[in-house]
Amino acid sequence: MSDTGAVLTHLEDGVLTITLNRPDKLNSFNEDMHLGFRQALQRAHDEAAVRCVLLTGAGRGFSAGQDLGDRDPRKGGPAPDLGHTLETFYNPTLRLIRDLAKPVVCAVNGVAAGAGANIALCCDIVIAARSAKFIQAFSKIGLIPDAGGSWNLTRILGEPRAKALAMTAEPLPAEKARDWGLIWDVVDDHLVVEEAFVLAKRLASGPTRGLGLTKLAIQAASENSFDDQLDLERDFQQEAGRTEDYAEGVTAFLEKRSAEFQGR
Ligand code: LHQ
Repeated sequence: MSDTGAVLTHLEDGVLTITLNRPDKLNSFNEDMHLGFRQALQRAHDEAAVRCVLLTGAGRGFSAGQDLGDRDPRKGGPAPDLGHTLETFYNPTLRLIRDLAKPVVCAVNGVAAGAGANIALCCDIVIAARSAKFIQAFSKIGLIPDAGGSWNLTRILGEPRAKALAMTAEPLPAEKARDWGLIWDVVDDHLVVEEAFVLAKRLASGPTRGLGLTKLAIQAASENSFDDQLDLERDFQQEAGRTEDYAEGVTAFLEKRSAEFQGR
C-alpha cells in the first residue's frame, strides 16, 4: 500500500499494479490520490524490478476525474486557479506516464470521466470493460478537456470527433472507443483486470529496454519528420542492439527455444 491509502500498489511478476482507491467517490482525484499516484509512478521509474505498470481503479469506476467536492464554489472565496492545479498535480503525472520507458497498461474497469478518462487514454495499451464509458465531462462544468485530452483525442480521432465528444460530453461506450482506435481492446467486465494483468505480465517478461525505446519512438513519430524519425530509429536501435536482451533474443532464435529476457 502507498503512504496515502488512496492509491494501492502491488508488485508481482515484474508488474507494478497501481490501483486508484477511492471507490466511494468513483476514484476521483484529491491531493492524497495525486500524491500516491505520483509516488507509485516514480517507483516504477526507479526500480529495475518493475518492468511493466498496470493501472486500474477500485470498485465500479475507473476514475471520475477531479474530486469536485474538493472545490465547492458555495464555500465562497476567490475563483480557483485551475491552471495551477494542472501544473502542480496533473501535468507532472501525465509526463511521468508518457516519459516512463516501460509499458503502461490500463484496465478501465468502469466509467472514466474528465481527467480520469484522459489519464487512461495517456497509457500505452488500454483495455476496457465492456460496460465502461469514456466521458469528456469537462464541458458540463464549463471547462476544457485537460490531462492531455485535447492533444490525444485530436491526434487519435481527428477534430470532428474530438470536438463533438468534448462539446457534448456524451459518454463514449468502450466498444465504440475501440472501434474508433482510441483504445486497444474490450473484454467482459469480470475479466478486465485479469486479462490486463496477463498482458502486463507478458510485457514484463519482455525486453524491457527495447519495449521502452519502442514506446518513446512511436510517441516521437507524430512530432518528427520522416528524416528525423529515421535518425531516431538509428540511435534507438543502436542502444537496443547493445542490450543483453537483444543477444538473448537472437541466441534463442538460433537455438530454436523461447527467449528469457532479463530486462537488461
Ligand atoms: C464524485 C465525482 C467527482 C467527487 C462521482 N468528484 N465525487 C482539472 C483541474 C482542476 C479542477 C477541475 O477539473 C479538472 C479535471 C476534471 O476532471 S473536470 C471533470 C470532473 N469530473 C466530472 O465532472 C464527472 C463528475 N461525475 C459524474 O458525472 C458522474 O459521477 C459519472 C458520470 C462519472 C458517474 O455517474 P454515476 O455512475 O451515476 O455515479 P454517481 O454520480 O452516483 O457517483 C457515485 C458517487 O461518486 C457519488 O457520491 P455519493 O456520495 O452521492 O454516492 C458522487 O458524488 C461521487 N462522485 N464523481 N468528480
